[in-house]
Amino acid sequence: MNQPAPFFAEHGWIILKGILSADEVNQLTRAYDEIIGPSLPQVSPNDVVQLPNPHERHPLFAQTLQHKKLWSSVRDTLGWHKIQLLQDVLLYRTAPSEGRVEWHRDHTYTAFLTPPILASVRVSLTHSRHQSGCLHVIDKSHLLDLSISPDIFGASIEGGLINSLEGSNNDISTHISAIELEPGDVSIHHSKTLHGSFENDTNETQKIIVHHVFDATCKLDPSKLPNEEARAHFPTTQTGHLAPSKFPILG
Ligand SMILES: O=C(O)CCC(=O)C(=O)O
Repeated sequence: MNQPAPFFAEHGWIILKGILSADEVNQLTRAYDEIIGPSLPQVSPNDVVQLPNPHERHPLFAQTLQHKKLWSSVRDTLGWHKIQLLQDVLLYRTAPSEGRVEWHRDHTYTAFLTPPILASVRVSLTHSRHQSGCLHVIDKSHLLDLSISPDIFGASIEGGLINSLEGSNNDISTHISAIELEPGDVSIHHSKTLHGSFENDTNETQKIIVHHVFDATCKLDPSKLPNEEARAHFPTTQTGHLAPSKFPILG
């Protein structure tokens, strides 16, 4: 493992500008619309749609898993040699939208990988702004020693977490950063960084591709899975690493 980019190491998040070209954004937007289109009639403006595994639904998202500039930039930023995909997800908000992803940290759901070297890599296809409810992070929160129970498959997001932090000795309330992006920009956040995203008060729908990724040296700790059935979702190699046939190596 190399050293991560100093800004990422200190803050637990980073923005990489202009990773995808305008052409690539247009092509991915068409593919995104094809996939998400059939769900739209049922989408309420109170929802944030999350559609898993776009790389299995459209070849362009599979190609994105091998995008040289994207993944070499991410590798350099994180200081990892090999990046593996845990899951990709399309995230969609209507315009306007009341939909929120409440404050949480991804580590709550991924404690079954050890050591816990994970991050989320988000590609924005639209303008992400404070007014459009873009991702907000609590700066440096990946360094906070929080005892949040690991709820690996829990549907319950940590609503109210932010309030409890404000009531504690951590002076974090002034350190909320809005991750504002242009189409083709990428943001990365550490799996222990507290984050959430909020109401869209603009007339632009919000289209994001999220990649939950891990360092290929992580191993599965089956004892952290809730039951035997869950084990079937995580095929491993003989060395206990997640199988690249199901969890592809990126770039
Ligand atoms: O992009 C968003 O609005 C939320 C993303 C998120 O929660 C994540 O990447 O874990």
